[in-house]
Amino acid sequence: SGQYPLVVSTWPFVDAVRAAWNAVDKGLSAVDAVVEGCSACEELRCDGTVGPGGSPDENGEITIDALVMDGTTMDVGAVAAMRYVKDGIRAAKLVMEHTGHTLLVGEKASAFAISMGLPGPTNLSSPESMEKWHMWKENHCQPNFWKNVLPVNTCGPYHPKDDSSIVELTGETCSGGNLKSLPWSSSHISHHNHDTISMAVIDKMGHIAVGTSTNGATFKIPGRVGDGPIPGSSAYADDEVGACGATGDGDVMMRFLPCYQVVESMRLGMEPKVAAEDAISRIARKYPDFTGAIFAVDKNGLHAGACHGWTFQYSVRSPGMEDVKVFTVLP
Ligand code: SD4
Repeated sequence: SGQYPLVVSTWPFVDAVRAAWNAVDKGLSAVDAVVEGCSACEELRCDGTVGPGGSPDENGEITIDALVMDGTTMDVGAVAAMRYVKDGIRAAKLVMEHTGHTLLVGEKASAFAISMGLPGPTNLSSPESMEKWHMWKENHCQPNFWKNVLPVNTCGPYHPKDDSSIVELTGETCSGGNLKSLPWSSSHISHHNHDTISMAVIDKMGHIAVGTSTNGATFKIPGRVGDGPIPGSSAYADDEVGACGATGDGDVMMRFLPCYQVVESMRLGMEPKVAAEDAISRIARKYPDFTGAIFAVDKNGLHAGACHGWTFQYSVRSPGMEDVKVFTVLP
């Protein structure tokens, strides 16, 4: 390590890293390489859960959260709960480069993306996502008393997380309905269900960029936005210091801005490994059951990972390597 250009990505998303590497090796900017890498993941549907056809919400619909950040200018563009448009990272880049805003949401984000020339409206569901959703709905979201009474669009009503009487009353009626079946529990963000790419690139000039693209959590309550489009949470970059990418239980993780934490800790002199472990342990102290992982990379290309509740893998390509290398981090 200690070299750039460099590409780092969550999970063994080898083809996405190759796409970003090809871009940065040709001399493209860190921002452009991040967009190529994350976009490849959306197109290839990394893991079956990034991009269209990925992880449906309670209504069976797929929405996309994405972010791009330029560590030279600290410019950020992001979209959240974007519907009908599959190109999350490209939409985020359009927000960054063509507006003075940082984050657009929902159907208005879709309208913006389409008006800027991205393909849509597109149905983001796939036969697999629909089947996954039907199976879940049969087992977890029935019967729904309110459905017969009100034209509600979610599986609610939802109950306080610690209301144990509700479990008996309604059973596991719904993902958000009780503690056992929260949509953001580790049973919905698992090894077979990664949902998220978070990527960092250092280009030949030493400029750093990060990007994230995700469907968020499986069977989330419609309207839920995760950590994906939140700068400092799913990703953060600063040319003066380095970068960070995160994956996991975004509902919990965004409360700690772990990637901001990692970059700021490195700024104060912490090694990437220590900074990543520190950020993870700050979350674990309050949420011992959370599932999450972080990679950290300093401006010289030194990288490390840390995780909690699952085994993490991240992928790296640097000049010293013949191809992408996958690193495994134990909790
Ligand atoms: C989210 N952080 O929306 C994402 C999900 C994820 O691996 O990273 N899954 O909470």
